Formats: sequence, C-alpha cells, structure tokens
Amino acid sequence: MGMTVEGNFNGRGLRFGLVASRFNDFIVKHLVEGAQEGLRKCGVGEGDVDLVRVPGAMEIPAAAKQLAETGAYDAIVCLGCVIRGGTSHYDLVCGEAAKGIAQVALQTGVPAIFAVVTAENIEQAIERGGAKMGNKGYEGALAAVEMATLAAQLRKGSAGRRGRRKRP
Ligand code: INI
Repeated sequence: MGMTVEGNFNGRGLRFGLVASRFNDFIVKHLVEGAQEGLRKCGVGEGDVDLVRVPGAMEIPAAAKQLAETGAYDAIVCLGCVIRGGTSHYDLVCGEAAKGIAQVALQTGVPAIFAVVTAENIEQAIERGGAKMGNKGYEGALAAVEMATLAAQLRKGSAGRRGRRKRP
C-alpha cells in the first residue's frame, strides 16, 4: 500500500486572498462573510485574510492571478454570483470565470478556489448563498485551507519520493 497525502483544516499561520465581485452583491456579501467565518474556524488570523473587490465574475480571474503572483498567499478564494435570469450571456460569464480561476491555480501553483454561485434564478441564488444549501463562501474557505495545506505537503515532496526509488 502506498502513501496517502492529504491536506487538513489547520490554517494557522497561513495567508489567504479573497477576490469578490460586486455584481449581485446582495448574494456575494454573504459569501464573503461565509468565507471569513470558514477561515476563522480553521484558525486563520483576521490579519491574514485580504479582500479584493472586482466589478463582476468576468474580472475575478485576472485579479486572482495578480494576487497569486505576489507569492504572499497560500490560496485564493474566488467569490461571485452569476444568475441566468439576469443575463443573456450567463454561460459565457460562468464559463470564463470557471476556466480562468482553474488556470490561475494551474499556472501559478497557488490553489484558487471557485466559490462562485451559478444559479438559474434569484431564489436559487439565495439558497446557495447560505439560506438553505449551505454557504458557498464557507465551503470555499475550507477547500482553500485543505488545498493550501496539501500544496505545502506536495512541495515538500512527500508524494514524489517514491518516484525517485531505483528500479528493481
Ligand atoms: N457578472 C456577475 O458577476 N454576475 C452576473 O450575473 C453578471 N451578469 O448577469 O451579466 C455579470 N456580468 C458582468 C461581467 O462579469 C463583467 O463585469 C462585465 O461584462 C464587464 O467585463
């Protein structure tokens, strides 16, 4: 049996960037609060969480990439809300945000978490913003701590050591 490498939820001493869009702020403000609460519950210091605001979900990836490239953050949590009823280019906005955020993580090596609510209508958005279906911001914060601690372990090479063994 090989080794299992996984992250944990101890965020003490780690730093996080939140990137939150202002579009649909009546939902996003609850996601920001949820993310802050999630990080606090993981032991992250209040002073170790920075918040960057952008106009809409389309602008999240660019700001997240700039934050990641500073090297000052262990993970970035991206918070936004796209409502189909509210836009004819829903699929475009969702797709670009999701793809862009994934690219931030892949290109920089800094975990970037997609905590963007995508909803068919306002009722669904309210549910996903914490009313019934949990809070995507809170969930995103926990995912960020888990991925940040996992990334630290992978950097140490705990999963790669086996690869350096000599072939029999
Ligand atoms: N941005 C969102 O974050 N959510 C939306 O629902 C939305 N709608 O409905 O259009 C939205 N559009 C703005 C977009 O993200 C950009 O800010 C804009 O296109 C300027 O680049």
